[in-house]
Amino acid sequence: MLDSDPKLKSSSETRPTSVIALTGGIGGAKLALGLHRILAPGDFMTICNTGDDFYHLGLEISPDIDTVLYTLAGLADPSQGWGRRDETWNFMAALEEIGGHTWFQLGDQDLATHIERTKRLTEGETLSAVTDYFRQQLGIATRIVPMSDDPVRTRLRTTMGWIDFQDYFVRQNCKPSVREIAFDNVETARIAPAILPALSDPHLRAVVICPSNPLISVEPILAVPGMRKALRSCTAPVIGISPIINGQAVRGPAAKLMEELGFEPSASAVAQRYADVIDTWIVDESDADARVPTGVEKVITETLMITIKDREKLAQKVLAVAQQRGREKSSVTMTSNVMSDD
Ligand code: FO1
Repeated sequence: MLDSDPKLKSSSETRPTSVIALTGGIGGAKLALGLHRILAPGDFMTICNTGDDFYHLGLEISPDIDTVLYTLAGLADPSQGWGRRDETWNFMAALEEIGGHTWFQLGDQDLATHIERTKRLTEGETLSAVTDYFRQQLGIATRIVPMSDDPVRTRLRTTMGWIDFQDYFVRQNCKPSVREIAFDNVETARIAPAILPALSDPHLRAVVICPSNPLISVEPILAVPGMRKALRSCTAPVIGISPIINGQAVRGPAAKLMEELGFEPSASAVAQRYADVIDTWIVDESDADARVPTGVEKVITETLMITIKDREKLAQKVLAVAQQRGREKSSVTMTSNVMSDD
């Protein structure tokens, strides 16, 4: 355990969560780190996309969960954003020597995570339990929760037929043109047990939809049955941050995918996809004229996160907006309660 603070487990389990973030991998983890750094230990929970998870080389791999785990533990590789810093690649080199599949890079230290996860899942632990065990071992006070313990798998229909997510994303470097996206098994997936109690907690101050890829990182989370409803009925404001700045994704294939699927890659188009769940939509200064759905408040600020300071600054802004919007939301709720009592 990196941080052997014996209070870690109890502090994060007894404290009510005050901020929840929905996140995919690298883009979302940047803001999650900002929130993690400015909030009190244990005040924060992230709900992670598991649509990218896959079974590879006999191992259960959960890339977005691991990206958040490594980022919050200060272990992430700063240049790639995924995997661990100061990694060595002896396993990959040896695998190549014997003709194994090496298109998905697994570093020696990262391999330990996948082996331990696979062992624990095979023994019957849930993904929630394994993830929580890892976050405690790595000394992270923020709770990290998969969207579901049931396997949901993102698949893409391309010009070459249906392919698995990591095949598209890594092996084929997002090159195939995408016609349709599906989240296999999502209809029967159950929301992970920690999520609904946290979303309905009266202490909750904000739900944040991180600037992750809307189509392949956030929408798998929103597609888990009951998730959109839980977000709509939570009393805290739901604040989204646009992953598209001036028509471009900061990183990854979001803009390309949106175009291929017939959406304009813009801050407005992403807001429209979240219209039923968000109260506030934060856009970059370069998108000051972005349109937002009726009833959604637009906030304009600098959203590009290069440095750690940028992440903390955006996190501060999100919390300030939440405080303001929370007051308005609770006064609307009180008014409508008074009216319905009549
Ligand atoms: N992304 C790559 O582009 N190439 C890789 O070889 C690769 C390996 C990898 C191993 C473990 C892990 O947790 C993530 C890894 N990623 C890799 C990132 C991952 O494919 C994507 O960033 C996410 O699935 C999208 O959020």
